[in-house]
Amino acid sequence: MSLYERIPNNVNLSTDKRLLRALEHWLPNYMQWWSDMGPEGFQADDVYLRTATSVEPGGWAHFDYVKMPDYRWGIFLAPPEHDRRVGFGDHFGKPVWQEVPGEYRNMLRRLIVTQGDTEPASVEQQRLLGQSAPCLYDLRNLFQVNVEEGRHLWAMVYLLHSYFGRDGREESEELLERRSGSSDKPRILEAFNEPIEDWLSFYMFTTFTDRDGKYQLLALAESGFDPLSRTTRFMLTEEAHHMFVGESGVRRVVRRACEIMRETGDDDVRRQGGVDLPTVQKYINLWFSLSLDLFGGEVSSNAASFFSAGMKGRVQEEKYPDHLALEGSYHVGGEDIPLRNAMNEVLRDSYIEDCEKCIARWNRVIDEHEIQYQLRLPDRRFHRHIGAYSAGCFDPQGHKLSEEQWNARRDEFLPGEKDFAYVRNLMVPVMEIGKIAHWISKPTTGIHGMPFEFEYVRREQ
Ligand code: BYC
Ligand code: FE
Ligand code: FE
Repeated sequence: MSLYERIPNNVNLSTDKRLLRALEHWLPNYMQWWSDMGPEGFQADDVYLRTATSVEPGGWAHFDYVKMPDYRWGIFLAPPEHDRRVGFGDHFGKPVWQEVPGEYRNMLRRLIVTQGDTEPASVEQQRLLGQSAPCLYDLRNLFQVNVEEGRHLWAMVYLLHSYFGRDGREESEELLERRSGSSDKPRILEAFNEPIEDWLSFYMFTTFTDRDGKYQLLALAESGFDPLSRTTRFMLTEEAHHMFVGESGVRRVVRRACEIMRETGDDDVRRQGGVDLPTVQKYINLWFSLSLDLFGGEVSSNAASFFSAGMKGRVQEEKYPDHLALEGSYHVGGEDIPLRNAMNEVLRDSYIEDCEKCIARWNRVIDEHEIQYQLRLPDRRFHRHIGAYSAGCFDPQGHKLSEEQWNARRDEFLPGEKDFAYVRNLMVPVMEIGKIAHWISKPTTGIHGMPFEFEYVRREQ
């Protein structure tokens, strides 16, 4: 089999000479990047992974043992929609574009590069986590997320290679050159330069930051540039699992904390070797606020241009009565803003609503244990670095604080060095089949019908 026959795709790769040639150059660099920046210490192990082999229902649910470097990263687009039309903005109702419209070339390239940049960034952020996995089930889930984020990078590189010529090839190389957290060549968006050094951070990231991914992808899936719409629609099918890993991960940490309190009668969960609920709350405060920044400024002329051009829409645009958004305004921080300029905030609002539901599901676990404690989302003004609230200091309830007050109280709101150190200390790897670390409860079901007591990762001896 040639290298390219090994790439599952529904884009006629074997006959697309231009794409083949571009990939031929890029692929070895991608593999080098994966070997340098992918999960460290597990590249030779057999991992029970799901691989997408086609877009047919069931076609992407192929499970088998595979060594990560042999994972079949593929290129998939959701099936085309007959006579699809631009759903919003100035070109509303016209046929969608199959080629890049010249006037929007830079805008589109920027959107695709920004999206593409987050994918390898997350793999870099998570590359050491395997070494402290609480069990083989979670270890496997981490790797599943990692290989799929790798594939999401491929999805954006496919667009750059196919539609942006030489610029696209250069951007594709740069996507492999920036590094999360580097002072020299950092990743583009801030949350993707933050360290993820413990599993609670990982679950928070996959809950809140992958969920930003879901909302951004939903907005791009509305795009009038049809290839972007179709690629992102397929990416969304994978995103669901990432958010499941996050939400169920936090839930299991919360459940364990509750069990510990009930079993020992001791409310000091740390004394009993678990993660206490106030620490969970601080991690929520951190990752939710970092993820809110990813939606950009509340008032944004960029967002207005993306919308006018028909390049980035609203979630399920068809549900809105008016697709031009030329009239009407949106209430942003006590002011009425022309709707098109408020598109970042519109998207952020749907995101916040979705996050509220996660919190409610976590709180149900606490209620079930009859423990008097409630987790909550911090106010949107809290700990922001982008947009209207970035200039001030606010507590998690949204009350304004002076800088001195903030400095004095910061560690009440956000994990401090001691909290991180405590959580990191709990992170001892558990690699025996069927065993799990003390600080987290077992999942209720395994993967693909397998029991929890399954060898999800076969460690090379
Ligand atoms: N950090 O008009 P503004 C995912 C810049 S996650 C740093 O307010 P705009 C995933 C902005 O570039 C989804 N810089 O916002 C999750 C602009 O710069 P210039 C990723 C930021 O332009 C987990 C200036 O500030 N996808 O897939 O509407 C694991 C003013 O900007 C930030 C996307 O984001 C920030 N947070 O940008 C793996 C979709 N925010 O023009 C993967 C594509 C803003 O002054 N991106 N800036 O140089 C976009 O749609 C938009 O670029 C943004 C908002 C949503 C980022
Ligand atoms: Fe992704
Ligand atoms: Fe994701």
